Amino acid sequence: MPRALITGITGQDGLYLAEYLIDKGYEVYGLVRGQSNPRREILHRMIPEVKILTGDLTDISSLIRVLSIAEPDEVYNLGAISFVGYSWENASLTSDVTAFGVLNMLEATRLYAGRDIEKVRFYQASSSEMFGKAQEVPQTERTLLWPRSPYGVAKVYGHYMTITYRESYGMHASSGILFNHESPRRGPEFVTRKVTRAVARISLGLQQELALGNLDARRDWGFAGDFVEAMWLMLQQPTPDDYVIATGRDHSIRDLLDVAFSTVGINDWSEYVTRDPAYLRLADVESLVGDSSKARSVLGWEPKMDFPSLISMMVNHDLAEQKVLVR
Ligand code: G4F
Repeated sequence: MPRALITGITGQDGLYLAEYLIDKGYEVYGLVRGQSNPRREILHRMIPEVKILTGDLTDISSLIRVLSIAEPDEVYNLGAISFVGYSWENASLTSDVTAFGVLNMLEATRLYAGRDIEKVRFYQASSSEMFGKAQEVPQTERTLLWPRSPYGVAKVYGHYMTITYRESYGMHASSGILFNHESPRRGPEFVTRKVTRAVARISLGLQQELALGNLDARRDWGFAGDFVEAMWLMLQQPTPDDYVIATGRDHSIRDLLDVAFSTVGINDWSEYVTRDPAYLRLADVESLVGDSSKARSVLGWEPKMDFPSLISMMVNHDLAEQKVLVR
């Protein structure tokens, strides 16, 4: 039975990846942070097969301990402070977790593997936010990185550190440059879920308006459930490498509003949507769209769910959830 260790297992991607690996027959260990973390109980209820271990990406001794218990064949480093907006307010903490946490995980894995460096395969969750002020369209593995937030800068550090461990120690370490990926498990602070949840509540008469920031931003949004498959595929390759994972199609926040509101039969959303400067970023990433040709040809990966289906699925999930909450 292959064994996997996932950091960030209580997040959207961690949950989908854990389910995916368990379906494949893996024994899955998950790193959960902190004392009395309420997410531990939620994870246990959702996926009882996961073996939960306590540790913190900022504490390398805890990572060494966790690795020696889990004895993984594959490590998926998904743990991060992942909300871009928050990263300006907590730049130092974001760097400790999202940047230096990667170094800690790489170093702990290297120490755990010892002389047999190839016995563990490592996946790093890199991000399209590293492209920031995008220098070409669409973005590929070769596009110059130009991050625009403390989060983006931290991800660049983790990305290059992963490449450095691969090139210095011969570690099987791969980096997935994932463009935005969403699902009903997305946190409500991210724009897709914020919109789908608000649309559900507006249609049920539970909310009157939805306040947003930059409506012109464009993103390449895919389904998180499709994207975790690419993570696994990367670690099954004979040689480690970096891959862009994206749908190749971008949409604006206005497009998102069109699809979400039309799912509940509202064609003109202008009377419900207001603008609030509190949601504007100090430096926003205006537009991102990825070219995943390499992943398609080498990994045989492709996204299955398109943007309208994804957003409608999220709205319908939120409608059902909100109905239960008000019952
Ligand atoms: O949904 P977002 O907060 O996602 P963002 O910043 O693109 O980052 C997400 O995707 C990255 C790539 O995979 C990840 F690395 C990262 O961890 C995260 O998962 O914002 C998307 C866009 C931005 O341009 C933002 O300015 O939506 C715009 N926006 C407009 N109004 C808003 C809002 N974003 C949020 N969160 N809330 C708003 O009210």
